[in-house]
Amino acid sequence: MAHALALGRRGMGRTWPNPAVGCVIVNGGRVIGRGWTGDGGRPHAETEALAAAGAAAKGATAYVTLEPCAHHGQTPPCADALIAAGIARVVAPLEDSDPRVSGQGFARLRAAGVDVTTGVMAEEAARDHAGFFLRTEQGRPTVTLKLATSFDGRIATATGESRWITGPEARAVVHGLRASHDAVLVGAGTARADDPALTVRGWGRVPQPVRVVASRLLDLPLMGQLARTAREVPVWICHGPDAPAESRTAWEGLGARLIACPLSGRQLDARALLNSLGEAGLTRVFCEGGGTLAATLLAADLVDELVGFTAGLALGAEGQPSLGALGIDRLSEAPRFRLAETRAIGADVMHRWHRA
Ligand code: AOF
Ligand code: ZN
Repeated sequence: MAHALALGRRGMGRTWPNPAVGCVIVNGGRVIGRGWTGDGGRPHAETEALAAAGAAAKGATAYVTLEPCAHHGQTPPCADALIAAGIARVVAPLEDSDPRVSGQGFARLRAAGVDVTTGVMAEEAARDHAGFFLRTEQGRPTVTLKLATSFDGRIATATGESRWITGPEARAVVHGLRASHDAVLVGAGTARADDPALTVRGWGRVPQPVRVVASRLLDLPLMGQLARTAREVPVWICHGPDAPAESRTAWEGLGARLIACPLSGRQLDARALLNSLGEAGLTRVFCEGGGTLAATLLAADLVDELVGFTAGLALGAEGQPSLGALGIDRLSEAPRFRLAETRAIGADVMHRWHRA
């Protein structure tokens, strides 16, 4: 199952709106087939693994990181394919949360006499499929919030100089993180100040995550990197009801997809924004700031994972803080996260934290 989970992770960021599933088929103690969900969500992991196993699948055990599907899509259900191939035993951690499947895949297998074991490495699988589960159950993708800061939590000098606080090794890891998410999300301030490309670079030919900008008034530079490349790598802009019609027309003309969101106070409603992204199929969103958007997401309890890169550099009180105000008076009100990983990366340190 650990191997199947590792295979499944290869698809992360590439399979939305589907989950990134892994499958290993074992017969007589030997791995005879491996597979993972294809780009865009098809083919399913089991299809690939069964194709590799061929006739040797008869009497074999299939380790799948999610309940095999039971519905008819472009191809027949994976549960049926496993039965037809003569698989004797299926080991899977969890039920699929998709109502077309949930429980029915296991039921189909059992009814056909296949031995089904569930619960194996369920915690790890739940974490890997968290975005897919959250989207199918609550309608929104998971949010990973990334910050790269000085030792004292600053993201730029007073004059706005911010390149580069962390080193090239940390930046390479950030590009890998982008690739493992369905979309990269930034606020309008960051899009204006940094003119970011928000693409994955240095990882070979990988599918690019969607680039999402939250901009209430759609006041983004029409000559920037996002505008120039919107036809090559998708740009989605979440805007408010008061975004000028000319800006909407201009961005649509550039190839961007516009998503209208309601306001909450003076800002875009963060939960509605994420629900719209979920409706569009996204399961895993990687937020790279800026401080206003990040604070809004944290204050609304919409951040599922934190990734912090810390550089051995002090910028002092005149430096720009990484987060806007959270409106917190007491420690007990502060959103808390649980440490999941610490890693030295080049000259910097990376911490990953999960929602407590
Ligand atoms: C599997 N193996 O590798 C994946 C599964 O749109 P479709 O027909 O491809 O079905 C999508 C659903 O299939 C998705 O919502 C989820 O329930 C399941 N994903 N199932 O057996 C896989 N990716
Ligand atoms: Zn399937």
